[in-house]
Amino acid sequence: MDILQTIYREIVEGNQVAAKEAVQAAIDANIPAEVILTDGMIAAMGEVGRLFEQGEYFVPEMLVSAKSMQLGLNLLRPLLVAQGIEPVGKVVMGTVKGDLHDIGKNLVSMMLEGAGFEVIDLGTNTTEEKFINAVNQHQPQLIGMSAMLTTTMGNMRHVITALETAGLRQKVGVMVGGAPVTENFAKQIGADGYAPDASRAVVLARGLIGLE
Ligand code: B1M
Repeated sequence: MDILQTIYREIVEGNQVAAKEAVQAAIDANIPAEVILTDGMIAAMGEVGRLFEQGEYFVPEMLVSAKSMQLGLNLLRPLLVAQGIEPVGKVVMGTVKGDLHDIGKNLVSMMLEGAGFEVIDLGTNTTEEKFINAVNQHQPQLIGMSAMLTTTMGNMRHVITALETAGLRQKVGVMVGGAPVTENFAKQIGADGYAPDASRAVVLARGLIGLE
């Protein structure tokens, strides 16, 4: 079978070791990194997103596919950097202050990376100051905030207020998500967009930077 089809299949099926081996085999066969990324890996994550939206895949399947993608990306990243391929956009991601849940945030980050974004991941329990410093340092087009607790989701508003106070709000789009977060809540706090899951977070991010 064609090696790109193998990569595609192993990522869709979430076979982490096999996916990594297939990406390495493609590199060894001198297939250009951008072809491996676009025709093998990003195409596979597109299919995973489609299967998720149709209810055929659930979070566990999406997670193992995302992990398989991530392992392949780790192999490709140095080649892509060396070839000077520009990322489609830059996103600063973090779980908000007081919140230690990171599985969903990591999944969103991985899906964004899979779609060609550069992601600066600030981790969990991310303070307003940390978001502001990262925006100043990395100049992203977007920041993404995740919250899993009703007691921490309000901290998203504090980050937006801090961006306004620092004069940065017009320079950066704000996307939010996490189990207790809703479209309505996103509007109330002045975010630019809400996504209920990782695949729709990619569509949202592309839309916010004018790619959709
Ligand atoms: Co916690 N926890 N937890 N927990 N935990 C929940 C969230 C809870 C709903 C469980 C419950 O009671 N049924 C509940 C919150 C209740 C509430 O606030 N109303 C809860 C609680 C109470 C707590 C503690 C307070 C428990 C305690 O100590 N008494 C405590 C809080 C710690 C803290 O954060 N300060 C706590 C701790 C933990 C663990 C550390 C044990 C662990 C987290 C491990 C980790 O993340 N590394 C944990 C877990 C695993 C859960 C549950 C069981 C699973 C969360 C998860 O990973 N889901 C959770 C119950 C549940 O959700 N059913 C629960 C899978 C993940 C892929 O989905 O994160 O929703 P999710 O992400 C999705 C979307 O939300 C969206 O896309 C993702 C992928 O599709 N999304 C975004 C997320 N971020 C996004 C950002 C975007 C866009 C989309 O744009 C930027």
